[in-house]
Amino acid sequence: CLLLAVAGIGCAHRPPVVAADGEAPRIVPLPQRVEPGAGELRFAREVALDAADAAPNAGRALRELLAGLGIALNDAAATHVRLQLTEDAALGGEGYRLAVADGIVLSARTDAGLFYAVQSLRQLLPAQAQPDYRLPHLAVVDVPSYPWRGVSLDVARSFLPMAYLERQIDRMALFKFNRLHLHLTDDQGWRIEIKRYPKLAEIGGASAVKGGRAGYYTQEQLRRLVAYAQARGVTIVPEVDMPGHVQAALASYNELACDGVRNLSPYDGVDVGFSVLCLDKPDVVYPFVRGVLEEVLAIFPSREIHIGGDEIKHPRYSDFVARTAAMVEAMGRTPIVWEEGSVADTSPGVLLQLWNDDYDIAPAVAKGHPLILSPCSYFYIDHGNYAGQPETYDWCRKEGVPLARIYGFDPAAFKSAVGVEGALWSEWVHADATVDNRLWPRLAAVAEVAWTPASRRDYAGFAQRMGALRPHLDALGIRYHPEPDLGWA
Ligand code: TNX
Repeated sequence: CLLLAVAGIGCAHRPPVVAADGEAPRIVPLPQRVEPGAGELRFAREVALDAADAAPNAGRALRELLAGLGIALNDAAATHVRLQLTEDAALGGEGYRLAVADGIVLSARTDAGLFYAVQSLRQLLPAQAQPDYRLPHLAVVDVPSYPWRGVSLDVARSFLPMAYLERQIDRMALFKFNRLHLHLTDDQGWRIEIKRYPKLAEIGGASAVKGGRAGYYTQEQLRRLVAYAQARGVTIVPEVDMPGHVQAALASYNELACDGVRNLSPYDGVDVGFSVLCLDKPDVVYPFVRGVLEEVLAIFPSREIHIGGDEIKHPRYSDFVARTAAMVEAMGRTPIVWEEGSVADTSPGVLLQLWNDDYDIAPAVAKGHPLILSPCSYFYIDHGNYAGQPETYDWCRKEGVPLARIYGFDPAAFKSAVGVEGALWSEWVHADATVDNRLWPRLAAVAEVAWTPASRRDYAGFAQRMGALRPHLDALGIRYHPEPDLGWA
């Protein structure tokens, strides 16, 4: 079936969970260790659930999984599914064990670990209800390589409805992502209600890139999204991009611009680097920055807060980044700044997000800054799935950013990396189906790069496992790119 799939020929029968020749089961990202057993667990449409109430997220996810497959809960059922919290230091905060034998046992030290065990089970089980179920006996021990496994969405150039974000969180959870970075503000739009500055949403929320969607999220909606994500192991990391990329803010509050700046109207083009908060008016700008950040932090409990800092040249740039980063730290959080912010004199705890492949990040690493890796030629999935795909950028890489290329990335080349993040910028990508097409299946490769050490990865095996998971993507309604490498073309 794999050979057929690689040759681009469809594979009619149901894909095996474990291939006869000992290929890994269909779990993406590939677990640290999988020991296949000899037998097979068969069960009809009911199981007994021994759930740890101490693990609410995992418990809910497991109940939803079983209900979605039409598997009823019955204490008298022969097959037991047990969620248990264990003290096993080797599992860390996100690791888990999954054992399938006479029953199914999921164990971890934390709710987060158990939630991931449930996701692996979700991938092993069929995507749709069946008359009965079979799972091969196996023992999985799994721990992620990196703590930061992120996706970034640019809702500023083009707004994404709440319902789409919720769907995206469900899909991310299946692949064990744990960070959703929302790029909430830019030249083309301001997407977050700020009560002290209501015109940001009223005026800044009403614009978008040409062809894109306008709109903004209320604080109440964002609080609900935070909770929704939290229940699925995902922390939402807000970004307020400053001091550049602020035309929507300047159009809302003209006084944030320097006197005499002419164009203070909303912007719908795709240029970058032309707008800036007036750093010569600190008495206007810093109270604004503080006021916005106070409300942002009150909505988002994430430890990390992204303050942007990209693509702007200004004599007071370093000073702004240092001062704003210090403000965030004084509020008890950890700032993230795009790579350019490394020139500022900040504390070494500030996270830097690398985005240009050739940026000289070594001096910042020497100072001790941890890195989030998003080098554009691997992780900018606003670039094509293939060379020349319509409605994509190619400024970073003419050939696009194909699945196989992402898969080949090794974060270990960067010693201070905390993880990786795939970024979808939205200058050219607006409709839900187009967003799906750019995100999937490439995010699955991003997930495996972040979770599985390079020494254990191989593209053919990944393609085989992803091929087997296609029904799961279909069941989630994902309008993915029909990737030829996976036999989906
Ligand atoms: C660079 S990445 C940008 C974005 C664009 C993106 C398009 C970064 C920090 N700045 O403003 O949307 O390229 O690929």
